[in-house]
Amino acid sequence: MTDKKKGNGYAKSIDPAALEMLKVAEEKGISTMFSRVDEVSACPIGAEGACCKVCFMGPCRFIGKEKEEKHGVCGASLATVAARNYIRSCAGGASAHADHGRTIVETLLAVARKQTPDYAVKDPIKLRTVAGYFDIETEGKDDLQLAEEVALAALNDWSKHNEHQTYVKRAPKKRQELWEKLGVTPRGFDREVVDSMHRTHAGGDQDAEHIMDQCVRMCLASGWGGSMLATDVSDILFGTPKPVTSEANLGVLEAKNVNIIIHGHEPVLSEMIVDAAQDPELIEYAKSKGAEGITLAGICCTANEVWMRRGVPPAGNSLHQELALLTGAVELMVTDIQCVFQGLVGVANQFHTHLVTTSSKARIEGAMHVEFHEDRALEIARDIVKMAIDNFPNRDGGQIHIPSHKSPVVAGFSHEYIRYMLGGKFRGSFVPLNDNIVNGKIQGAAAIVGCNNPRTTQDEGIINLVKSFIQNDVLVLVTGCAAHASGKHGFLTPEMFENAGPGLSEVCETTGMPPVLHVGSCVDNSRILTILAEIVETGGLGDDIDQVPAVGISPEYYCEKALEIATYCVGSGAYVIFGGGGVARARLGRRHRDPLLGLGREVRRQAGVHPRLARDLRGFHGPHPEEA
Ligand code: MSK
Repeated sequence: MTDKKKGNGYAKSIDPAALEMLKVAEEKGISTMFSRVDEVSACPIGAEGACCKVCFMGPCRFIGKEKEEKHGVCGASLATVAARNYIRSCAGGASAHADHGRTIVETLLAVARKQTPDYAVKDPIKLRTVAGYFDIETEGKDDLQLAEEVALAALNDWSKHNEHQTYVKRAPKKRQELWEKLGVTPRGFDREVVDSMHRTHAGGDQDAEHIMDQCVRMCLASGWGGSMLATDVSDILFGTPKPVTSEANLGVLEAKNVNIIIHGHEPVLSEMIVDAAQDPELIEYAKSKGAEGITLAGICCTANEVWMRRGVPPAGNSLHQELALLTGAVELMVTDIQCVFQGLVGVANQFHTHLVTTSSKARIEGAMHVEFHEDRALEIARDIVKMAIDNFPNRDGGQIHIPSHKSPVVAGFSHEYIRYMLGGKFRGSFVPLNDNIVNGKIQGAAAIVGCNNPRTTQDEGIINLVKSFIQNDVLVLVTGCAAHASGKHGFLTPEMFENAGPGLSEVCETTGMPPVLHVGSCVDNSRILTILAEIVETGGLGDDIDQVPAVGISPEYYCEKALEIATYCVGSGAYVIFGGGGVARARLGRRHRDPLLGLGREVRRQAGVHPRLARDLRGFHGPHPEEA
């Protein structure tokens, strides 16, 4: 594939399965994100966050060489406008993650109150650990009683008016003191988002650095609050991940089976779909319709959730969502929330595929809607699987094209499992990791996180980074669509230690730890915060996260959630590099020793000195068109 504007040599993807399916799309004349990106120019003003539309005296656009000196009709500077745009984008991303967390906690409450028969407490040990964080007495209480107390305490955290979030205390002491000193210790999540939206109404907060401080506080409320609770309570309900084997990429679809794709983010629905798809009665029903069985595969982060807990094969990352339907072999794609694109309708309509939305928050015009309710979870999941089976006879055999590409993968490295893997059941600890970082066998850790973006070659940035980090003895942690990319390209296997540098390779061979660890979905970036806090607590590498030799990079980010993750990582002291399709460009953190002030200053500084840097800080729409 070539880009019309860039000419030959601009590859859309480095994934052979994607390239194969893009050829099919081209032959059939079907539009996908890969083709639409050439038809829709990214707005360079919007990409810089230099367009203000918070009131109706504008929109005011800051353009030209003198834009730094210009003002909007109200007098707002470019710095104020860019900061307002940034925080509002982060508010969207943080809300997505924190609201996901709230849904999971509400499910735990429903379990505790016996309002949903289809879920249970699968990890009572983690339930007790989480109860401990909330200072809830566990002695003499059964799981359901404890689950109710934990769920109510957690829900209370969302709405705290002035008190700080409970999980703040899981950060290193020194970090907590810094937050306190700078006034950014997060209160209840709902309060922080409303505060952010209020202060960025026209005529509110007009000091860019002050706005960015609130942005950090709001994002910390998601990272150390809503997201971390989403992760913890998902583990309580569905089990704390430990390594499972599977296969990754479009080749996991089976030509002779009923193929169902689950897509989105929350495990509440997808766990039930897995149960339904494994039901012998429904498998028999599929056979009665001429199929040999049922294949379930995932896209995006709901895929990560059931991949790392149930071994469900991932069919691909966000740019694979339309490509999966192009195989002509998918009977039904069922979606919940986030990263599910309207373009799916146009592709599904070219085939027999049913596209089914389920969330009360996310309908798509042209898709079928089957609303999901926890109290009838399995019944609804079975109905959806049955819809897929009933659709199998409608397949057009001549339209089927499934690429053969797939790679073996091992996924599911929770911080609990990493601790166990390093030290065993009775002496599980991070000491061996810290020791090997101190003695230089491991140079540090890199978290490669986030999405795909059609404005850059799919997976290229992610894979270049993964490859060169492990070659240079840096342990790699992957989440979200970067985890999918690593899996598709064969990097999620223990044998990968043979491709690592000598130090990392030796540690991996001794401990059995793969050099690239699948840590979960995008909400599970909170697991990375936990790992960093645990490394600090273990000792030997400083007393705060900013002293740990670790970096977080999102080379192919596309959405507001990615901005929010980057911001809470910066606020937590992590060194963060953002965008650029794998070319390290923007340092949000550690630039001025103090990452919080660093973030504020960079935004205030604007484009003048560092145009590329400022563009990344203010860019909400992926890599700048000139650099894509
Ligand atoms: S799904 S947020 S494209 S990682 Fe979590 Fe992938 Fe990014 Fe969505």
